[in-house]
Amino acid sequence: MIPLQQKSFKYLVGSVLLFTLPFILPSCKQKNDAAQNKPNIIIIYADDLGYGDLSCYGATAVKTPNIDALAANGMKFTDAHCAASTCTPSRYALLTGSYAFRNNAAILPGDAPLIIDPNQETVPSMLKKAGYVTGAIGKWHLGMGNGKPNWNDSIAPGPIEVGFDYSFLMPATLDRVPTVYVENHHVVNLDLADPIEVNYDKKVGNDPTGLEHPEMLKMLADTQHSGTIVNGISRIGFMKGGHKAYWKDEEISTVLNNKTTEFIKKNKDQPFFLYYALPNIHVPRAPNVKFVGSTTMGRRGDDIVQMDWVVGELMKTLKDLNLEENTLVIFTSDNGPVLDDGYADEAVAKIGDHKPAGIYKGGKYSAYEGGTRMPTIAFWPNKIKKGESDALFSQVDFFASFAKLVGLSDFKEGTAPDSKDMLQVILGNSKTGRQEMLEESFTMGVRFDEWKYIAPQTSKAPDWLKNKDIEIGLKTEPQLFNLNNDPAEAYNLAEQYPDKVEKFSDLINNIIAKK
Ligand code: NG6
Ligand code: CA
Repeated sequence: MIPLQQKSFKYLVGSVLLFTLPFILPSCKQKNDAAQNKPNIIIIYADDLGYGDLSCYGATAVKTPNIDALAANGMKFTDAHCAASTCTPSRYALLTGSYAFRNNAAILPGDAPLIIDPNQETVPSMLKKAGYVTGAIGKWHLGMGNGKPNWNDSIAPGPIEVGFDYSFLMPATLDRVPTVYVENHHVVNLDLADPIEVNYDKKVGNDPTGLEHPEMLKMLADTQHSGTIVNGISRIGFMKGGHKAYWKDEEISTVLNNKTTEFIKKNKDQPFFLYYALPNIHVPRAPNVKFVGSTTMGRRGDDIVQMDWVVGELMKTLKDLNLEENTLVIFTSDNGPVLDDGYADEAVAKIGDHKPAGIYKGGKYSAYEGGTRMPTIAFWPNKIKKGESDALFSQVDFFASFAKLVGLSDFKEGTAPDSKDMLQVILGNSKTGRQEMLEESFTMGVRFDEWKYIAPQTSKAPDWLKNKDIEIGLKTEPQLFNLNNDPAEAYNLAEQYPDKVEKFSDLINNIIAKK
């Protein structure tokens, strides 16, 4: 949809150019000013990509030239965080400006209902008020519908009801059924003669499962990931029907790139917000043949290269359409890295010297810095200076920061309660980030100046993480680290500083009670 003002502007130019020239010139300027205040905003959101997984963050076993170019010409952050060390909670916080614990948001099954209340303000619904067209492409994992969705009918509420004008999404994760794309309210390529049924408790239909037919698999998987086989890969959960709608893992990046290009082309004449949630590099990792063998790290490394290619294609589209100068691009990830997340894809065996979380401890699921400290880059030519910033901030801050950018920061009490305006930090004009910040996992951690405190475990971790408790930082005693001296969180100082333990434990309680 083209706003009336722009439609009439074009008409005016075409018809009575000469007579109206004196009027057109000021309105041109006005349009430029408006465009400058309202740049397009694109969040490229990688999945499970760690702090150390890009060459611009020190990786040598993989080269990521396209993302490195954004870092070299934009602002590279060294202490920027996702809100939680798993996907659903992080995404919830990013899109709502509210920490996930306020909504008990946890990793969702593929048939979970939508967890964002359609009455709640979100980044896209807020940006819509500022005149943006909003799109979500890629991975969703925030639930769809009320109760169990009927995949054969209109699926709502979902992304459209929480503020996106357009969506083309994988409902949950690559490793969960249903393995189909949902565009706006409908499964793409659905054949109603082959209706979809999804079940997370028991097998439905006659399609083989990984447990029954391991010989059919491209890669073996643990029991949890040994449900219905789709495209030679067994998934979490069971699915029947929808065969014509199945995605093909090796082609997903191209499909999403095409959708992204379409969305950008269609909306290039007005400000747009694109939430481009890449499926890479979550399991099952199935990079396209073009990328197979591009690293010595096997599927995980090759998928990083594929992800970098995706970013390059997107940047090319922006350049071709002359949009680069007027687009704020943020590249980041939803949680820390993981090697073995259920599939025998040789990620562990082929890791070599590569450090997926860089110098930090832990990764996905973890309470340590590796769980939430994310590679984060902001790129906006001529607006964001090149450089590096160690300012502390969280993706939960995008809401208030974008609101400020588009002149809507006066939002009502209760909206985005945890979001702080970090616009000047994101633009590289200030290096003063937060003094304090929450890090959610299966317990809670808090950052305060150079300190990091991890509370004794607060919530139950899933059974399959049981033997990883210690590794991911779940302990019965409090943990306290001084990140200036000990960024790798090796020396627990809790016994030495009981006053700090008390102070930071109170701080967490205050955040929970929102004092
Ligand atoms: C876990 C899955 C894991 C991954 C994760 C979600 C098991 C044993 N593990 O439950 O494979 O899908 O959920 O990842 O089921 S996330 O990036 O979306 O948070
Ligand atoms: Ca993730």
